[in-house]
Amino acid sequence: MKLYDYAAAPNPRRVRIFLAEKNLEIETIQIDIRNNEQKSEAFLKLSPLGEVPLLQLDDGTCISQVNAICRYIEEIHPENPLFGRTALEKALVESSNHQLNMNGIVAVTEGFRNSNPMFEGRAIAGPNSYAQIPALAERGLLRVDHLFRDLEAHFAASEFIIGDYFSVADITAFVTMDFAGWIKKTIPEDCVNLQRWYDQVNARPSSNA
Ligand SMILES: N[C@@H](CCC(=O)N[C@@H](CS)C(=O)NCC(=O)O)C(=O)O
Repeated sequence: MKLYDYAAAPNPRRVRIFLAEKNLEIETIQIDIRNNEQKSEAFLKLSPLGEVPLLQLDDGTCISQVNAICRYIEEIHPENPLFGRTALEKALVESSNHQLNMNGIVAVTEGFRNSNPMFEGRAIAGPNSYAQIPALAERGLLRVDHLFRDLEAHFAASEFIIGDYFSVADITAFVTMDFAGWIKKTIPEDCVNLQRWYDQVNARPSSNA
């Protein structure tokens, strides 16, 4: 099994943290997206979307999308479950993880890709060209402000995203917090509960992945 990765990018990091939480080490291959290696003929043969992360199995099958990759890993390495331990917990993790992807990772992506000159004509990852829309960049910033407030309220009453259970949803939220720095958004000083949770997750060895 191989992970096509780019060390600086947020979405592959979500998979690396997931693997580290499972104490798994797999071969990684860097795809330099700064130099458009994801658009090379060789990589597009593996991933028509031209995106990392991408997991390639030993029989050559390729799995794209963070959530699908993590789910596959969870199925083949169920010990230390990160997608929930009971039917209810699994549903709650799925629900939160989806919301955090949409309101966190996607919101920051919207802010970043619609404003950074490097992404001119590439406002959405993938093979098609999309113009930047400055209003979406602004909306991304606003969405991140709202996310900070929502998470602050959440962590006032909960250790992790799902009670006292650390899950893949915490990984999504944690990577979002660091990614938000790319659009100059950091946890507001008065969000003490959000900061407490961030420091707790940041202290886990997996955060270095
Ligand atoms: N929805 C995808 C998002 C993957 C994604 O956007 N990856 C970025 C790196 S964080 C990428 O490959 N970008 C390539 C590009 O910008 O052309 C997932 O969940 O894996």
